[in-house]
Amino acid sequence: MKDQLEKLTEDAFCEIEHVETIHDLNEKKASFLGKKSKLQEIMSKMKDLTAEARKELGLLANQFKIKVEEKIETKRKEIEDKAVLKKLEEEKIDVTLPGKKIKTGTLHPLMSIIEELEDAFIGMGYQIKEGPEVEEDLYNFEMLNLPKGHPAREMQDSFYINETTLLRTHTSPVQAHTLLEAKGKPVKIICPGKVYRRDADDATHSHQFMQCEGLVVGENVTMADLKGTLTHLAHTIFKDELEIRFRPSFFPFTEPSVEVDVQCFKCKGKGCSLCKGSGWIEILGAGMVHPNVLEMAGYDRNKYQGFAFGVGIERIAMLKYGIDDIRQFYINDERFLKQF
Ligand code: 2NM
Repeated sequence: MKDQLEKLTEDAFCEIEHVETIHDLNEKKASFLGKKSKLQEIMSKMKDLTAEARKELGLLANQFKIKVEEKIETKRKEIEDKAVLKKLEEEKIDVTLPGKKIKTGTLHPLMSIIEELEDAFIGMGYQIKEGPEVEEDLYNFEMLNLPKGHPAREMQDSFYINETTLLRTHTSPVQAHTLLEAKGKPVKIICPGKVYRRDADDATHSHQFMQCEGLVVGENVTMADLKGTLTHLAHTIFKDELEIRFRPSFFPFTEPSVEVDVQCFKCKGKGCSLCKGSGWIEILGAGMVHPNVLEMAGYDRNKYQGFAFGVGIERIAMLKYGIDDIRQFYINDERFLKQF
């Protein structure tokens, strides 16, 4: 029986060694150690043995049990480890594969123009100033040399909230606030933002639109500074080689006032449908800040000068990108927006 047990140990080790799954391993365990196992068969014959032999066989049977159990557990660990490795191998990530493309939006064309302007003016040492869209007429009109009774103040030009409060009609009130805060010190700012006017909504007009105004105040600021700065501005937005023209004009808050034209970029000045045959396209208004504006903001009108300008962002974007209807900017049609 001792021989039988030795043979059984050999068989068990050999068979367990060749097992490949946990399920098969459990079956082997039952067949070698379970109730109907060969071990039990041998043990069942113990009652016929002498006490001495029974003791010896009991010991051997116990050793067999321990050894086989150990072998099974070693094998179990081996199978489990192999399964983990296989899984790791199968789930390996190829980091060189191209990623899934995330759908991102683009900068709104009006914001591209504003950012382009901001970059150019930050480069010239300007600060960017923003302010509220709801304003007092004191800042929107009065401080800008637009006294009561001036045609531009009339109700039909603006959206009033009450007698003295309205949606700003330009970003100039931000400049009036900045001048007051500066308390007589030099100022160099641009003010981009949304403005409102009572206007017909058609292909080239909107009751709300974006504007960027600029203001420089200091000692010895001249029309030459205005011309140099605005030429640089025009060349930033349109092509560098295009010519710039300054025409006399009128604004209540500047004196003298100018309008700035850029040579038509479509026909290079020859005359076409875009420039209506003139060869020039108007892009902005500007002028030397009216001494009344400086005085109202607390500046010595004999010591300080300034220049200011205003650009309509929609107009610039329409010219630059060849957009023929201002309403395209506001209707959020993805087919339009994703072209920029
Ligand atoms: C324009 C044209 C000319 C302007 C003037 C001022 C201020 F605050 F200095 F009075 N801000 N903006 C100005 C001057 C705006 O827009 C076409």
